[in-house]
Amino acid sequence: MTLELLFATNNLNKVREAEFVLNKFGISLKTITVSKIEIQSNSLREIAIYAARSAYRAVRRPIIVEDSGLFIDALNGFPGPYSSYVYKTIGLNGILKLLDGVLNRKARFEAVVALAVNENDIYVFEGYVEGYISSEIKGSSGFGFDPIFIPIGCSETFGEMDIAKKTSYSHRGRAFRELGIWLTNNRDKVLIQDKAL
Ligand code: ITT
Repeated sequence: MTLELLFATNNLNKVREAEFVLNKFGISLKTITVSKIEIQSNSLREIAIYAARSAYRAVRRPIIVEDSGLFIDALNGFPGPYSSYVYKTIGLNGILKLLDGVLNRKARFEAVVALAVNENDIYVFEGYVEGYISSEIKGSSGFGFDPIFIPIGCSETFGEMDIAKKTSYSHRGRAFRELGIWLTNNRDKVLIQDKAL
């Protein structure tokens, strides 16, 4: 039987990629746009845990959230937790401008998925991918910073990959595979909580 989990997010690209991974584990997602509280913090983990608890309080059912970001070495980890805001403001061209003439183009994407089974039991699954910022914008698949991020060992940006290829490398793919594995062994934790309510 398929397990349906709630996912609190406003980003439907995250949902597409998460579902692509979780469907293989017999899990489907129902997206809800509850106004989860995003604290200001330098730690994605802290932000995700707080958001998961606040989303749980809103629906009183097991629920997941995901917080992610792009961390650029030469910019001391910027934009990190501020990735969403930075994408909307200076965008891809702004990042390329900041790195104009910079030789060290190392960067990493990180994703933290937090599953709140109840207010106190919050399970965290993390994934990251190391790579480089490209010198130009390439590709139109995916979202956000995909067209300027090349994972290590690849010659294409995430923006040039289809969803199967991107999720095989990506931070999100890794974090959601961890969640899928965990749920395979702990399905009852989510079901029991669900039934009790
Ligand atoms: P929710 O908080 O509603 O889930 P959001 O897009 O605001 O959606 P975050 O606060 O986690 O999510 O911001 C993450 C940002 O990092 C995202 O908006 C992108 O700009 C960037 N990002 C994260 N994962 C990415 C990926 O796989 N490809 C490209 N950019 C990504």
